[in-house]
Amino acid sequence: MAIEVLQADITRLDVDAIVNAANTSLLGGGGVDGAIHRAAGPQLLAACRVLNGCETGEAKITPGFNLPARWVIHTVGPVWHGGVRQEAQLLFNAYDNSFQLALTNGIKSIAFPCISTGVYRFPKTEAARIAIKAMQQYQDKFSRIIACVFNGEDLALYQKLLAEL
Ligand code: AR6
Repeated sequence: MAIEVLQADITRLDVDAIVNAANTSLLGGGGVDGAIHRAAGPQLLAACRVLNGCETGEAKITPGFNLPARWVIHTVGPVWHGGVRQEAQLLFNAYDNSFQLALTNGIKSIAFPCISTGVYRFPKTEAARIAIKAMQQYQDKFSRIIACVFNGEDLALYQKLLAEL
């Protein structure tokens, strides 16, 4: 199926799984992570506590609790340090490992936020290219893959890059 771009609050999406741009503690934070924890309710934090954190580029799964989504896949994107700490590979890994975990859990529809491009300051265009590259590799295995953007700038960016494919 084609990759969809949707400008939305990811916590409102009725999909099998939404992906959280978390930090290595998995104990919550600001941005999309904070929004997901607020919308899912306190059971999400309890479920995350027993996961013992998550390495950058890896992914872990919990139920979605009060979310419309059945699952939350928590992944940790890299903090941008100018590109000298394998940030591109680590960001790709975050998407790739999220997809792998989705496949092993029978997930067919999945939505991703723009991982690492907020607090973690990864340049938006390169991050979007990496996201789309990973999404393309899994297109055949999912009924829906949604790039969930939060603002108009990211919407225009993803639409432009997808149109160039
Ligand atoms: N729905 C969809 N996208 C959103 C939402 C939402 N409700 N809220 C924000 N975004 P960020 P990061 C977008 O900073 O850069 C947290 O404190 C936002 O506009 O959430 O990976 C974690 O705990 C941006 O495009 O994630 C970590 O410590 C994108 O989500 C750290 O931030 C990602 O921005 C992770 O930083």
